[in-house]
Amino acid sequence: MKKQLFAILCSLCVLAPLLAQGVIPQPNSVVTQGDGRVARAVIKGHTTERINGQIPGQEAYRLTINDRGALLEASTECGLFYARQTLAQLVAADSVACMVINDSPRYAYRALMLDPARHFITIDNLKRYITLMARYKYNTLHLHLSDDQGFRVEIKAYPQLTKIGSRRTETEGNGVPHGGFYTQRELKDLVAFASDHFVEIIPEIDVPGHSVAAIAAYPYLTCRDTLLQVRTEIGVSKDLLCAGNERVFGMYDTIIDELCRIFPSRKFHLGGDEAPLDHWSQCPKCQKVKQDHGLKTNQELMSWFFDRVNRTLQRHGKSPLFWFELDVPRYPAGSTMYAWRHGLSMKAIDAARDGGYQIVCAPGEYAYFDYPEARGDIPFKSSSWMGLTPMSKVYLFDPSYGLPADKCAHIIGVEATIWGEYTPTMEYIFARTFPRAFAMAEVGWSQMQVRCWDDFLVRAHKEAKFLEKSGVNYRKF
Ligand code: TNX
Repeated sequence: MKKQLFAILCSLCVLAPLLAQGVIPQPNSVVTQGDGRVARAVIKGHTTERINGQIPGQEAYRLTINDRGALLEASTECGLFYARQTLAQLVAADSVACMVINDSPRYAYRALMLDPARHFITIDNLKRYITLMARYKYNTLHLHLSDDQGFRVEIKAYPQLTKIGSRRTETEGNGVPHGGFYTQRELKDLVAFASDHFVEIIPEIDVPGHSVAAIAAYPYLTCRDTLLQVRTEIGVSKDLLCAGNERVFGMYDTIIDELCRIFPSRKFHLGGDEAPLDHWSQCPKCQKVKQDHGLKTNQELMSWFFDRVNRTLQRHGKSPLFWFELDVPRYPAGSTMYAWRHGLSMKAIDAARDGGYQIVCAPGEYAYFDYPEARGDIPFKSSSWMGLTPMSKVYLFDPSYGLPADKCAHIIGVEATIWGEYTPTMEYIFARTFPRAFAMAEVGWSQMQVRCWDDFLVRAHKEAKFLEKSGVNYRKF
């Protein structure tokens, strides 16, 4: 009987909706009742939704299916929405049976990141993506809006940012111009659309590195006074925003002001990754700031730079997010760090705890969905440096790395990143996202002890049929 119950529970894992109460050690979260065939027959016409304050948790829900129909209960609209997603998945997989599911997430933050900076993504495609994210109970879309290869959001006070910064002459020598940007009005509409799907959009403007597109538009932003082109190659540029130039802070203050009016999220990502310090160390203006403020190293100057930019966020009551670089001595109080560098998550988790920061786990070895699952997935020669991240590996990921509860309370969740260097179209983005996003959905939602790869694979195959029907590309598995 126990075994049978376990099988039923696993079969309910339904990609995201896992029995948060857990099969083990609390096997009562799902109880089977009656005859599944009857339930299937009646469910269409008999679905009742009810706000029930007794159900604890912002995103939790209870789904009861019996021979009278389906009852969806939650204490919030979001919970009801998630109950609907679970029911839709069960119906699509033809897995409706009599059952009671009590469900709630392991982590409050469950995100995917898209990178329209490297290759522009239309608003309509972002909406398609958000609809799918919601189906798998992701609640956050992180948008990487600026990078060396493109600046993608209209800033009214600085029109050159998009006039120049949103276009490049070609990509990696292909001779084909590329461009595109979002108007503020389009983004407001997108934010509302996402909110209807219980998805929050977090904007990212990457500073002080990954800023060549902005520098191409306003050359005074950089340490050396040279005209740059929007970058056409991938890789890391040494041209940073100058830390010793007040115009830099004035401009980013305005950029952030304008973006804060579009994105109501309390969080704002400032990037902060891969910023080689060569130019700062040679720049008299940067070095003067260092002296004036008694900073000993260029890394300390980096901390100071983040504090400066963060002042604007503070005015808006928002907190900064950063790609965690372990050699940066300090981040602003209240920052959330993202563990991303391969193999360094444990160090990042410890350092974040010591520094008093929250952390999101997005480690290269599990969460980089721009990487192929197998050799041959990505038809661009220059991508051969990328490691392989098969879905089976993603499914194994434990964001808390087995740490005891008191050592990982600051881990708020997970994020998979679909970096855009090798995703020129939506077909590529979908193929990098699915089916691995099924696995990451469970990583964010369910406790380790209810994960079951064999069972997951069966459910993933059923759900892939839904993608197929919906015309969504995915990697065949
Ligand atoms: C590193 S992850 C980057 C991105 C690239 C990615 C390619 C991170 C914070 N920086 O700029 O797109 O690798 O995999």
